[in-house]
Amino acid sequence: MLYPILTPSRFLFDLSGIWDFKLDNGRGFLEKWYEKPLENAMTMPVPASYNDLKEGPEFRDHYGWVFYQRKFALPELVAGNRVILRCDAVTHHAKVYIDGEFICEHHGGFLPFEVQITDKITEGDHLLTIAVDNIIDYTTLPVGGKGDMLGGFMGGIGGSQDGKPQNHPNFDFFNYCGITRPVRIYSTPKEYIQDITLVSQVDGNSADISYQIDTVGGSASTECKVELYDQRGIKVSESSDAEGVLHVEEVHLWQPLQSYLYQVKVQYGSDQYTLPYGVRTVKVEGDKFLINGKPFYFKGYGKHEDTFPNGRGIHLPMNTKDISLMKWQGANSFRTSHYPYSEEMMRLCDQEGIVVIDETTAVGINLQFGGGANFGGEKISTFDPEHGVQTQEHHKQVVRDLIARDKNYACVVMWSIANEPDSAASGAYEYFKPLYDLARELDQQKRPCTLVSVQMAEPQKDCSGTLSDVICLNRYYGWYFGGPDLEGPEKSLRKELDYWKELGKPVIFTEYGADTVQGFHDTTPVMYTEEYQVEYYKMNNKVFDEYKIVVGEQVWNFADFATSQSLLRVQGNKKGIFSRDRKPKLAAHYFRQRWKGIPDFEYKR
Ligand code: GCB
Repeated sequence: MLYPILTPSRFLFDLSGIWDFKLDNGRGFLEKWYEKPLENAMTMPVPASYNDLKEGPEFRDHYGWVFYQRKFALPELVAGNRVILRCDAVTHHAKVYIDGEFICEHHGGFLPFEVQITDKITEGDHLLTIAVDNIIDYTTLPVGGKGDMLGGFMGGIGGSQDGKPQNHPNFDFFNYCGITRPVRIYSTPKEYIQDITLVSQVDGNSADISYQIDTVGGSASTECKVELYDQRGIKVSESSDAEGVLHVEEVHLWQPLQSYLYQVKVQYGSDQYTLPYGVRTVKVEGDKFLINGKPFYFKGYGKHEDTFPNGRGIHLPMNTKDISLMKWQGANSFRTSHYPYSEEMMRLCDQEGIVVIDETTAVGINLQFGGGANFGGEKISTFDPEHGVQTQEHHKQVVRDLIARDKNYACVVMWSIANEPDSAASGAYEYFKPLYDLARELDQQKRPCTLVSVQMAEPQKDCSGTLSDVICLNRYYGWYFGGPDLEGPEKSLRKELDYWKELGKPVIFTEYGADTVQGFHDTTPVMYTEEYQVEYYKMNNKVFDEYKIVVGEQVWNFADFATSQSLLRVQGNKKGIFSRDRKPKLAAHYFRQRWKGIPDFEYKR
């Protein structure tokens, strides 16, 4: 799916701004609020999560639907073109209406959807309504508990006190929702470029970029032209079919922290589209993760799209600041835990040379959290056909949509199929095998695939061992497991790595961390102090350094973030090495020193 841009053949209108907004009181659909202007509406910015923008728990923890609405009109210039409405992310379920008429709906809160509205657009003003539902349950990704469930991740908020239904996230981040990324209208000519797929092969100083242009609406005689421009704007290759190869001599590779982007200019009939594209290769070989043929070492973070008061709403300045902090620290990578990030962030990473592990929305596929008590205390297994999660079909759709959206980004070097599922449970292999197969089939660049594995999953039984190209471990030795003791956990960590070593696959620690309240200090490094966080990381890093198979360390988390309330969460998850407003804790300085001394390539080799 192409990112919407303005080109000589395409208009682009951004509908960002203050919209009308109303929480559903249970009568929104009965009374057809989408047919007329919302009565007694509040103001609400788009894009943003709505939760932190008005006061009170009733608002913040609203359960169910809300209605967003605005008017728009399109200039006459658009007449004769195809007109598309595109929503980049609506969390989690959207129903779209124009002038009271239902146009489309979409499930899943972190990937774009679009709908052709050419016929709906007549002269004058139109009323656009987007109804948004935030309910999460056993059928959605991310996964939520059933309405009557107590607990959830970390014990959650517990059951509803007054009988009112509420969400029970089976994951550790606040269930922010709303229209969190831009809503845009764009146009294309009637014959148009639908998609572009690029794959590079590098041979010494030259590269072959295979391309495929999917087109719609033309005839056999409609011309297709593809040109490749380098960063100076000089044309370095061209071709004239919808499928072919662009040969480049003296190729400039896209490298971690040294980005180089070509521009692929496509012309099909009167339609034009330009795609930035980095040439690089990725491959797992034995226990090495190769980028451009050289063994790469991941230094970085698990992150969140989480800021105040935007919630999960897109925040371009913070994205820029975060990458600046990563570079200040000597990091080179992050994982889009636990959902696909905005396309703007992916494009920025392509530009800045930040390496990305791209994750689906599959978090919470694990009914062992909170002791595994579901259904009023009864234990049920995650993949139980009747009572377990019912997410596999939707999960497949997410894999398709994620790869369709992100397949051309050079920054994306691996797909993460899920975060901390119950991957050692019976039924896990059967659930995940088809998802890996699908990702491997769809991704023409054949990037490695992984799932990020939870510490509760017994390594010997973890289906990740068989299915993943890279073993990704979320491990909390010295925090949830053994803290505040660091000596015992150190031994356990070695013991576990001795097991993984036998598999001969590369290992990345995709999470390790300790909650740390900024400003808590002590001469004895006790838990929650900045000193303990540093000691915790020193112990873990010492062990990682002993193992050649460990090809990466991504701390949990880049910054403190909002989550559901529970006894272990002090106004949010405090495992950030930066605070939520991006001030460094002691550990940030410690990592700066460490990572500045670790090369991006050939570490330990
Ligand atoms: C995990 C999860 C992450 C949590 C983290 C924690 O294993 O993947 O979402 O936030 O632990 O802090 O407990």
